[in-house]
Amino acid sequence: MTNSILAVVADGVQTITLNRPDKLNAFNPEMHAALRAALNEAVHSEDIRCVLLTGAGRGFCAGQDLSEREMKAGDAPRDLSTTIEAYYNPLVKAMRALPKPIVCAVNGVAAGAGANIALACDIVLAARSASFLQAFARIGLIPDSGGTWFLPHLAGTARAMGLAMLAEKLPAEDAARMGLIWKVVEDAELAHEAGALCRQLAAQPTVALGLMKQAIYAAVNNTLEEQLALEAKLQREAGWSDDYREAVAAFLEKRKPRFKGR
Ligand code: LHQ
Repeated sequence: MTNSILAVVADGVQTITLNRPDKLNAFNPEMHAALRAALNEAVHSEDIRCVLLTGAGRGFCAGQDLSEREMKAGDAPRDLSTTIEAYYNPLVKAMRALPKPIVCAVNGVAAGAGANIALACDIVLAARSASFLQAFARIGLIPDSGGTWFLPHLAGTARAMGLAMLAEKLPAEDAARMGLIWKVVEDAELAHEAGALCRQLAAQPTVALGLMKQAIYAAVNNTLEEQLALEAKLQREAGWSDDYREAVAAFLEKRKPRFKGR
């Protein structure tokens, strides 16, 4: 694990901190690799039942590190799709496929790919002073890392178009009002609230939470009939978990369940 990412596990929660504060935690290949390694650990470790993603310093993430993209006169243009296919798309897919909840604590500006990586998380909390910026139009690009999918699905086409084309900073409160994120908390409360939320999630039936991700993310592409069939399939899996058995026993014994996450 390198310094560009800090990853700590406690109380069932893996806290991943993007840690290039001098660059507002902009992504370079090293940070991508470290983040993927941390998420891979979250997939395989039974000690991790929830992931918390946040940023060090005053920003959450400013997207791609543009200092690595400087072009001099005469340079051949770079094929940006190679970066997207090598780094950003696999990252977003890995986040969505992770069978455990990912909470994002947006501590400051989330710009470019950084905004869309926040939106790829399952539950997004933002500090009141945080903001979301689809910065791409400012540099002649289109929203990537899922932005052209997340924005219309979460906030509708009209808002997606305005956010993408105007590339204006969207205050956290407006993001919550538009349904882009779960909620806004006071700056001083963000770390505490996000930690408490993650510990709560980590104590819940992890198998069921992972299956909920599958079901809810599949819903946008499914008919009701397809979704009902998927629910039956996933409920079969949930019903085989130890946590379901424990919860039913606890209910009948009038006590609190003790979930183990399997
Ligand atoms: C940065 C960055 C940054 C390097 C702030 N890079 N240093 C995918 C595939 C392939 C290629 C292209 O991209 C993509 C996906 C993308 O993400 S494209 C979008 C890339 N991101 C942006 O365009 C955002 C660029 N940053 C900004 O517009 C501003 O920094 C924001 C609005 C985020 C914050 O503004 P301020 O609060 O005023 O902070 P600042 O601009 O003063 O930044 C602080 C420092 O961080 C500064 O360094 P310095 O040495 O002068 O203190 C910036 O140069 C550095 N920084 N973003 N993306």
